[in-house]
Amino acid sequence: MSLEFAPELLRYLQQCRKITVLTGAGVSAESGIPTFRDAQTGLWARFRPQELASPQAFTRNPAIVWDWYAYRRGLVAQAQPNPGHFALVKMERHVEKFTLITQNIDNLHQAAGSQNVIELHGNIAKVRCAECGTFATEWDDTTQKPPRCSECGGLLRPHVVWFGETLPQAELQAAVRATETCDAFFSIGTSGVVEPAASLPFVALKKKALVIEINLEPTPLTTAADYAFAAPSGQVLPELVRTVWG
Ligand code: BV8
Ligand code: ZN
Repeated sequence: MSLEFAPELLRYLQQCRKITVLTGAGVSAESGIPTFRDAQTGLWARFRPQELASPQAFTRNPAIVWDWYAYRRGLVAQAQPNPGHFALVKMERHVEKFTLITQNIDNLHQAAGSQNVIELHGNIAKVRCAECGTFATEWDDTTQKPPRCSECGGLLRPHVVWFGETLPQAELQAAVRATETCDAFFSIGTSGVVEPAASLPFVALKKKALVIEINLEPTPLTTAADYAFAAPSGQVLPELVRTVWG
């Protein structure tokens, strides 16, 4: 794919010292992980988010919620980073101060080699006790679902942020700081509906950073962004990184 990039965009990115990137499920789509809202493959096409990704759902139906995450953990375990993930690793190596804020819980940015990753919504590979918070490194969910905590007997749950749960404060503050101080802000593969992550690109706009969106479909950010590419991130990112940084 030979995309045309505006020369002023290329020149600006070449002299950027600080770049912050926000990613969503769209960057993992080309790794075969279904996104949330794509009707044909969206995980939530069959389930409504509040039915599963919420403390109420876990209280009401812990076994079903546990199984849904176990199923998704299986999908993630088979997935490999795609060229979009690797292009972000390359970008990080060329930029003095690079921060990658992700809403994804699939660990693919870290698997690709990204160093400075802020996980706003947790990580599906991590499991903790819903009662005492102890992390479990192993569990047996063949006899009991959810499995129980070895420390206190409480129910184990995925270490992800559910709807209605607050985001980890340290991560959120670091994400806001990296958004407020960057020269360029990329919003990639996110429908921009889940708060507070969806507000970050608008914070960048207010701070006069250059805002670039890469997303297959239009979002609330598209008309406000300085540049918007409606193309797969696994194709645009490698092309852009090669053109700007060689
Ligand atoms: C909070 C982890 C304070 C779990 C996720 C009423 C009651 C309670 C809360 C609320 C409420 N109303 C609003 C709220 C706030 C709520 C919220 O924003 N709701 C939305 C739905 C309106 N937010 C919260 O609850 C947050 N906590 O605010 O705490 C509080 C406390 C109490 C009460 C109020 C406030 C917690 C939010 C975190 C929820 N957890 N995930 C799990 O994964 O199961 S969110 C989930 O959505 C994922 O993290 C995901 O990353 C995130 C965002 O989705 P996207 O990543 O954008 O994915 P999506 O499929 O939507 O879009 C993909 C895009 O990529 C598409 O546009 C597609 O076109 C594009 N694409 C596809 N392929 C490609 C591509 N682009 C490029 N290339 C491709 N190849
Ligand atoms: Zn416990």
